[in-house]
Amino acid sequence: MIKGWASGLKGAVLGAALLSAVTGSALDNAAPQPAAAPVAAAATAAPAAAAAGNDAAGAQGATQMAAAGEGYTRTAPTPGIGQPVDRGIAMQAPMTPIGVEAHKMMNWFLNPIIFTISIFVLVLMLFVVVRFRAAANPVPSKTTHNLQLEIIWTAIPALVLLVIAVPSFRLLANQYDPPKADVTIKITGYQWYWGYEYPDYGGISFDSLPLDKAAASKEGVPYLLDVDNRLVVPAGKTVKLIITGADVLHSWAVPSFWVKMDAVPGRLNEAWFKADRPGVYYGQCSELCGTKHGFMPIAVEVLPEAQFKAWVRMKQRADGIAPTGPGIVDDRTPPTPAAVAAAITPAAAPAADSAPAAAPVAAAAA
Ligand SMILES: [Cu+2]
Repeated sequence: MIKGWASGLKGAVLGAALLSAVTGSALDNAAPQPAAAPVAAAATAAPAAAAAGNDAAGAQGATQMAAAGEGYTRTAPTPGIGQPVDRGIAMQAPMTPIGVEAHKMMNWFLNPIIFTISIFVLVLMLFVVVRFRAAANPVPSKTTHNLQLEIIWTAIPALVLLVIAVPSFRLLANQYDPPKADVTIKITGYQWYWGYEYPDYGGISFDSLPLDKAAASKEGVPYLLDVDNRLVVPAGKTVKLIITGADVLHSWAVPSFWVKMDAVPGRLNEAWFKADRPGVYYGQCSELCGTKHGFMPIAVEVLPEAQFKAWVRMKQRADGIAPTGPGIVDDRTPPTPAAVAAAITPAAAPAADSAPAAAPVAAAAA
């Protein structure tokens, strides 16, 4: 009996190794690598034009993004990246360091173990069904205990779990011990939309609602994934997310960032990501939150830093917020040349009998 048992085991292990190798490479091929992907669309790099913008005009509430000369154009999504694909069964391609690490662990460590054990158990069961069927084995064994066997089938699974635990805890530690944040964003889940707030940049805030079918097809973006106001973040920076809910439980999730965090009313949850590749990445509310749960998508737009700053200024102008935040320069309409000249004249020429030096400065300030 033991001999047949052992040969069944050998076959099972061989089969499992073969299958996991095939599956692993197939999954890997399906996933485009972040570095190879080009920037999706040309975003206008026009800080000068943005600088020429007038606060008063911006304050009229120009929320429509694509306005010319604003220094920000909505990036077009790249098919197959940051969004689901037709008939896809694998995870979305990871776009953050944590995502890459977790994806590798799943494809090359967990899946081989899972497939091996599953196939081993299946083959073992088939073997028992055939070998010990009533016709082939008319007098069944009366054995009820086998100490050796029982120790083995307790110890081996325990060892397997121990082997899985080591890299799992390392990954968990990396995921929940974020590096120092470059940008902090507060995310609030509402029934049924998301609200975003940038405390680092003077409290820019806006709501994010899904595009309707017509608007989505006109722009060529996925319906029920793209939104009117995307969450815009800088590329290559650590983005810290403070997530909460305003009414019921929601969950902020972007699969390609490997981020999923519950939005709980009365509680602040923390998550983070760092996306190096500029582009658009989609997610959805992932906690059943009511009738329009499926209509509160998430769209994250990663922009090169200069364009992110231009976007920040555009938002600040629209909200009437003075230029503020890391790396944000005061690009408001400068004083007139005459005022500047008046302000510097006293320092350039020693005052002999002209007006007091303080007067032009005061005039310039006014
Ligand atoms: Cu929700």
